Amino acid sequence: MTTIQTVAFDDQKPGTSGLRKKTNVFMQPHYLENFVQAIFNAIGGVRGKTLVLGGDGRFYNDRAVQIILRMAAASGAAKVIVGQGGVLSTPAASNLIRQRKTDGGIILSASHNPGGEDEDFGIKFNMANGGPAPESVTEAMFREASVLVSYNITETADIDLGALGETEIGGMAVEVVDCVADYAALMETLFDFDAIRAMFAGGFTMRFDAMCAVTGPYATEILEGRLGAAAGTVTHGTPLPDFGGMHPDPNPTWAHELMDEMMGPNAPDFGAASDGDGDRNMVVGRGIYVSPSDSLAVLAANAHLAKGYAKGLAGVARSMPTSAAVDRVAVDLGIAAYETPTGWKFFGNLLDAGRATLCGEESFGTGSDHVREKDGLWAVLMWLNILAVRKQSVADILAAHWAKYGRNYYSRHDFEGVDKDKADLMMGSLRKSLAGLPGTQIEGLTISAADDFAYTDPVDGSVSSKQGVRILFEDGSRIVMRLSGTGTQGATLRVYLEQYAEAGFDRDPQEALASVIRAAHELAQITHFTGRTEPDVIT
Ligand code: G16
Repeated sequence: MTTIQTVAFDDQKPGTSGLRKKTNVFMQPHYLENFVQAIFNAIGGVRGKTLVLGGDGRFYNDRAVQIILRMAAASGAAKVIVGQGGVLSTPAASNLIRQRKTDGGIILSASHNPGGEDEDFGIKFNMANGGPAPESVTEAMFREASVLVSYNITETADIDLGALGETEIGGMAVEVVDCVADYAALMETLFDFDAIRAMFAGGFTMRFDAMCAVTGPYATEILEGRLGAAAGTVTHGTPLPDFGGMHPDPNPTWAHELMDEMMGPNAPDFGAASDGDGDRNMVVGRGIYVSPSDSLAVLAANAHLAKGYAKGLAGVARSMPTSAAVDRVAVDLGIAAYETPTGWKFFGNLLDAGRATLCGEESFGTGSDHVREKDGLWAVLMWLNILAVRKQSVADILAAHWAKYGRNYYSRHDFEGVDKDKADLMMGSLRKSLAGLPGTQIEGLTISAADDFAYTDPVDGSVSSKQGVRILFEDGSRIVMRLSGTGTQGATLRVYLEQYAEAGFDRDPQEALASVIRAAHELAQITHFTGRTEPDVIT
């Protein structure tokens, strides 16, 4: 074991989901090592502990895994369970942490951000419950990183992570496990694979776009292998370190190949895509896109049709910017609906306490208490299970849902790569204006309330403030604005737009939301502060 003297970096502050930076920032001497040591210090060391380790296979994943193994050995960890080749999807890692009752795990991913030497890399720590570290722990990591003077590492040759089985370095066991097996077994306990298999056997067609990212082997094994979907159902199914140049973000902009096929003349019955690390999903029916907020609501309303949820839901939770569609389902079911800040870590306590069973976010994340991460393939299988039982198309299921609950028209506009100082100025100015907004009329809408969202965790009482500006209108419409906490360059302004309708469900969301969109631009003076007139991405 060697102790290396180092100098602290002042920018190792975890964001919405761990530390994300350009890959070449992580590759500079000591950068990764410093943060890993800060994680170890923040969790009280790893001596005698067992950890899970894996990443989404992006560029530098392989090197980073070797470094972390040598550092865990040097700090006295008892064992590290690693996905074969150093690869694990984020939900599979969460599952392994829980199944094997480990002390936590390190996940290497920048999620939906592109991969490559000039693109993005990331690292986060998940707790023993399988969920992302809460703010109290990520703040401790930042404090440790800011004062770090040394880290420990074992000098050893690379460990062979290609072969399954157990090896050892410096007295620490390294167990290499199949990435897919445990996860696929878990899915079989939740969903009716026989019913889905019968649906595929009856001619049901599907396209799953794995976007050259980590879900490929999982989707191929489960959809084509176990459920009998036609060979070739999974496209871009081979994970590549640069995701084949794709931007592995499953939304209509970046998963445009899938969108084109699903809106085209020979569209399959069902389409889905997943992201870099397999926790996000986009769901599309033949000729119809399902917004993530609607997807969550439909899953909540129909979850009882899947065997793992047959006894009903304890409650549902959504992030604040997510539409209120699921809240309407919760009222109907007579269950609690929780509203949390953006970040899956905020769902952990609700899931652990048994208060919520399903959770979801507008950012293409849905999941349940089966793990403590959002889970892309889980959502796809839940949809398949519902389609197999209801024997209706996605379009028909959505139409019936809106007829019963009304439709929350919803869209998110992203302004990417905005100058950070200008974005901060804009948000500062907007925040200052909030107190004077109630009663104001704008674009034919009257503002009823305006605030900066703060959340008190109902389980542990912790408070998270400044989680996004909300402007609410008398007719139930809503604008939310916040800056992304997952980007690696400049600032990304996210503008979330929502309007509830009791009739007229076939409008284009951009048209239905037109006055809310104009109000958002006027209230925040987006063009004045950022110079932007149009968003870069619309979801
Ligand atoms: C992460 C978080 C999500 C969050 C998303 C977007 O997802 O886990 O809870 O909704 O980022 O966050 P932001 O709006 O701050 O960019 P992922 O898939 O990137 O790990």
